Amino acid sequence: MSPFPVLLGNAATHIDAELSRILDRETDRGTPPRLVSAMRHAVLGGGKRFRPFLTLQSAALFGVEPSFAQTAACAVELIHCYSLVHDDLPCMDNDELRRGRPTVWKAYDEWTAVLAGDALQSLAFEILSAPTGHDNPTIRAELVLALSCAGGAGGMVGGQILDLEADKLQVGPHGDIAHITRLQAMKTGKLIAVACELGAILGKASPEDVKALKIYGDALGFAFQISDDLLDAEGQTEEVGKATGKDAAAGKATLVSLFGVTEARHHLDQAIDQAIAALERFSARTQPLIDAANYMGRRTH
Ligand code: GRG
Repeated sequence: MSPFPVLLGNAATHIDAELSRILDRETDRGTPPRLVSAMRHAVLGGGKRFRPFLTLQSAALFGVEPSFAQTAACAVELIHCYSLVHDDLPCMDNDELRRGRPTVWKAYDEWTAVLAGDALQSLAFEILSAPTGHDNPTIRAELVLALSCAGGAGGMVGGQILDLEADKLQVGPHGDIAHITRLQAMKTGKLIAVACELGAILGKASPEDVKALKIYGDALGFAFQISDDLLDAEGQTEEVGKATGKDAAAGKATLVSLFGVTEARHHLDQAIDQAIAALERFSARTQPLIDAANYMGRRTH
């Protein structure tokens, strides 16, 4: 069995190739070159492809046809990439470095970055709802519903506004652990959880299996966020590929600033254990998902 970084890297190679093909189609159908170029900058050339990995591996639990799993995996990654492009904008997080390269607004300009993000979001739903997403239209509708709920007002976008409100308007209970946990579950956790859920939807899984994967995805999302906060607190910019130390410099309340590094690591370990326990009901092919959970404890980027 390959170590997790190799497994993740192999999945990333496949996903990169598929994303590149999807973006080539934009050129083929006459999308304005500046837009295609900015979309390519946002999507290709970096990214761990962690969320697509989760979709592929969750789908593998149910023996899903690989091309359907791959399409859903790419749709999740397109949503993730759009969110990063918008999050990096001067009006939001004002970041100049992403995945070790200039952010889209820095490489192009703000209006191009806004539009590239918009187009990536639409593209995600286009590929998911097209017949190549699944041959059963009901399944396709379920996929679209799950991804739009996770990415929208009740999920990632809602979490982002809570975060920006706290940051820019000092609205919300600063330093309240329940508030920060909810905010992060919405902003980061829901997309990670839905990456797992899409595999279950594709596999026409039983409600119990869907529930187990949701528990796994939620715990993993929480672990991901703590590990991300730890990277910001302890990581080096060159290795992480984006600015670090930003949270502390901005006086931002994070799980690490509230708990301290040692207790945050304890919560991280607990979340990893919870994620792995949720997989117990599946009899086979769970090792990559177990490895993904354990990887949260030793991420370096
Ligand atoms: C703009 C609607 C909107 C939402 C933005 C996800 C998000 C919401 C902002 C990203 C800010 C951030 C750094 C959050 C921490 C968790 C996170 C999403 C990290 C980046 O994900 P990785 O580590 O990145 O999977 P790669 O580059 O590997 O894809």
